[in-house]
Amino acid sequence: MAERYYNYINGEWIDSVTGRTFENRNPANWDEVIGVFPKSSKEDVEKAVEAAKKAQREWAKMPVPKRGEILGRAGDLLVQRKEELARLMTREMGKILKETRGDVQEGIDTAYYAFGEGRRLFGITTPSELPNMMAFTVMRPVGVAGIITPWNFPMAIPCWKIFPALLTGNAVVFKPASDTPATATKLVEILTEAGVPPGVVNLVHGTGREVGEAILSHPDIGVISFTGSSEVGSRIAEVAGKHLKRVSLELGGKNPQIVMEDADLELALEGVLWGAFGTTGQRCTATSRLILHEPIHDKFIEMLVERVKKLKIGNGLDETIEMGPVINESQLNKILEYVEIGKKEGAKLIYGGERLTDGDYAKGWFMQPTIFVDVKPEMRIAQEEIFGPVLSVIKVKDFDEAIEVANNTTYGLSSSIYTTDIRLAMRAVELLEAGITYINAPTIGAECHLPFGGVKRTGNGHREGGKWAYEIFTEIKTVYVDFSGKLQKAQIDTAVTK
Ligand code: UN1
Repeated sequence: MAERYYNYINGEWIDSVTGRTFENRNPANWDEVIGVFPKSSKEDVEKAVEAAKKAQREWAKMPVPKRGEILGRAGDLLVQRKEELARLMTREMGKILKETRGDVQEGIDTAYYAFGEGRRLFGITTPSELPNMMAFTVMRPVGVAGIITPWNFPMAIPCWKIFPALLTGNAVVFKPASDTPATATKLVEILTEAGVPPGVVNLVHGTGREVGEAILSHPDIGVISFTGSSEVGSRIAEVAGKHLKRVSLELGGKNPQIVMEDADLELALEGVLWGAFGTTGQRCTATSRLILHEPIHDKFIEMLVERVKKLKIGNGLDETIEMGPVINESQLNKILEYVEIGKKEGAKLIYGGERLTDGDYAKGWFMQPTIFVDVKPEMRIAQEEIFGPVLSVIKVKDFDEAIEVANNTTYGLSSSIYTTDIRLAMRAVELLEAGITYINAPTIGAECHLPFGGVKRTGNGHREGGKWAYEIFTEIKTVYVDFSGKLQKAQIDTAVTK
């Protein structure tokens, strides 16, 4: 019997009011049901928001270092349960164990950062223009935060959002992706065990169409944090705009890795293998365009194909496997459609492009790592986010063209350049239109204490990670304290006379 999972509302594990359920299956072996989950509705969201609204008032009164301690404890529990959580995550969404351990680790790092932030959460103090007057700021919670997360980082991304929201005194209504509801449930269990009081974190399983939409339009949710596609992000911004809610969006990417002729080619090769095929290419930071300087193009492609041929694909629970399955059937079909689009556009498929169905692959959503060369920058496979193990290679004649091609996309999350010339590296830092630039490192691998986010259609100007994530979930209150004992008038008493 598959394990039965529930929503968590007001401190209780309960079913959806609808009584409907959905199954979650292992993408490496669809015979294996991970669990059965409530398929919730608007009414469940309403109950969750009501509970959150009530609980938030007391939660916000707790001293911030105390809330930090609870999150620190959540970090300790994540450490204790790291291996178990990583195994569940691999079964639930397919990426290899090494990566799911890294995903839990990102959650741990974020918890300990929140613990520390509990004794900072700095405001500013500044002199007043009036005598006997003090001015400073404090950070206040927004209220109830709606957290909508994707399946590709089922632990790290919810932690990035939920921990800062909680530390700053918000209550949370959390809707995880319906492909990874089990990992999300474990996180909520851990937060509860760590001491988060009933009603402060509420979990509602279900679809974006029902649960997500209900979160967007609920008048008592003041801030929404979402990671996912630019299409959905734009819809969220539209609805939230109507309700004047704050929204933080982390959206798509079409991240380039540039390799110049002077680069350490072996290093650049390791970088692109990890960047393009790690997490089966299903990262918003994945390397999906490889921009090669003409003099090394042919040699590098030869080296790349040689290595890609040897990539071991399979069930991520096997420690020797290097690339797991794609998340589900519709995502696999979408990737395969892009392979057809690439061929029709005239790009040359030099490796992969096929679904794998033999033997051990028979019951999973497996596909080959795929490489297109002779890709032109305007082709759809060079412009649109595929979210799969497909790499589009573009040849350029010099550095300026490399930058022009790299910037020729509507996205701007991550970017990378491999070169040993410090002048080119620093010019790339200045010229690449992206929220993140790596020098001699792949496009993936962001750390939790640094800002994470992108420009253009990748987001709406917010950054997660580090102290920047805390700004998303707080309102600044400016405080003036007049201890002069009389009425003082700013701008009037203090006018500068010439
Ligand atoms: C994502 O793909 O949505 O930098 C996040 C990285 C990870 C986070 C990726 N630390 O690739």
